[in-house]
Amino acid sequence: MKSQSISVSTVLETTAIFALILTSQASASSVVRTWGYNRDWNGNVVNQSVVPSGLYDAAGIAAGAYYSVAVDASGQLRGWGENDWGQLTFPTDVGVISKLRAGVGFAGVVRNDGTIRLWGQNDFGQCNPPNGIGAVVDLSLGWWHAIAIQTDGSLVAWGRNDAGQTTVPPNLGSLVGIGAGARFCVACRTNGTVAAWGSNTNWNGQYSGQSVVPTGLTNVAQVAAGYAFALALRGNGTVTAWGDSGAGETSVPANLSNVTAIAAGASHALALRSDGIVVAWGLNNFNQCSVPTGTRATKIAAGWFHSIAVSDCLGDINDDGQVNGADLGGLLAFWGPDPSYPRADLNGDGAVNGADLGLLLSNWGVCR
Ligand SMILES: [Ca+2]
Ligand SMILES: [Ca+2]
Repeated sequence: MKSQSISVSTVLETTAIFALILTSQASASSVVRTWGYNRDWNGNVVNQSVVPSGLYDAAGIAAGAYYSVAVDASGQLRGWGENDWGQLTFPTDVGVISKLRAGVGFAGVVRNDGTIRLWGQNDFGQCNPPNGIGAVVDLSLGWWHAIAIQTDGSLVAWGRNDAGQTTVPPNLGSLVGIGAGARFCVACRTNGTVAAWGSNTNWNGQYSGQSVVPTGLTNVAQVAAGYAFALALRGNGTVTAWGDSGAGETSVPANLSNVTAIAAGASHALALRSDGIVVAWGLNNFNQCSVPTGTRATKIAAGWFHSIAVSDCLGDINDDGQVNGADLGGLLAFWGPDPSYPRADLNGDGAVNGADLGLLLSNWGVCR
């Protein structure tokens, strides 16, 4: 890189400009990033991996087969990608959203009062929770079926039952986590053990064992279900995978640790580490495992063949969604130890210096 000299007056000028930018921008500290497949089943471009402009600080994200949804900072739903089943035609009575979820062709929310609202593909009644369902604390949507945990920890399932995926096992116990896969379910109990039921076959109809939980699997806090494989996040921050291994989806990278969240696509897996790094493995035919450079995520979701993250935009000091000269000016304005504007300290080491400048330049322009 060519060396640059920056005069004091330039710095003062950029400081003044930057102060104006800081006060004039709406507060935003994160962007939504998507990567992977951008088409539908038939190969038509539907743009599930092209994030709508102005989507900052998403409170929730979810990914269906060929579409993506998010709750924006104001609590409103945003959607992009395929709308063939009306999965992006949002009902007007969504209410205050507590959790946002996406199935293959249908989507839904848990409202803050624990009620459920679902919309989109409903050919197996997957959008119709059974009468008498109580308030729920979590919801997971599969291909044609849905499951929810009620406030007492019990499970309710509805929708298609061609593989026993909505036949709740007896004595399931109190649950803390659930995942609805293509035609199976996985759940983790308050005691850290795991149950799975439904299909044990893969895309090709071959035995894949996704509903057979590995023996000795304990201390599990979260689960996720893909097409024919499952993930479990243990309390010690490690991940266990089982089921179909045809695309490497059960080959958890060695030494993966400090994981705080997991997500399962059709045949790829995402793990979010406590440092914001997203680790991906499995099917990568559409770059669904090619996490964009500079991603520092706080939330992850996986569609059939694409991936989503809410990410800090490293280097976007003024929170406008781009890393450019304004951010460079901002970084220089707060240059030195003990920054008065911590967002300029990109690597979080307590000082704004050459290391931060290097990070900013390496993320130049990549914010969206
Ligand atoms: Ca910026
Ligand atoms: Ca620093």
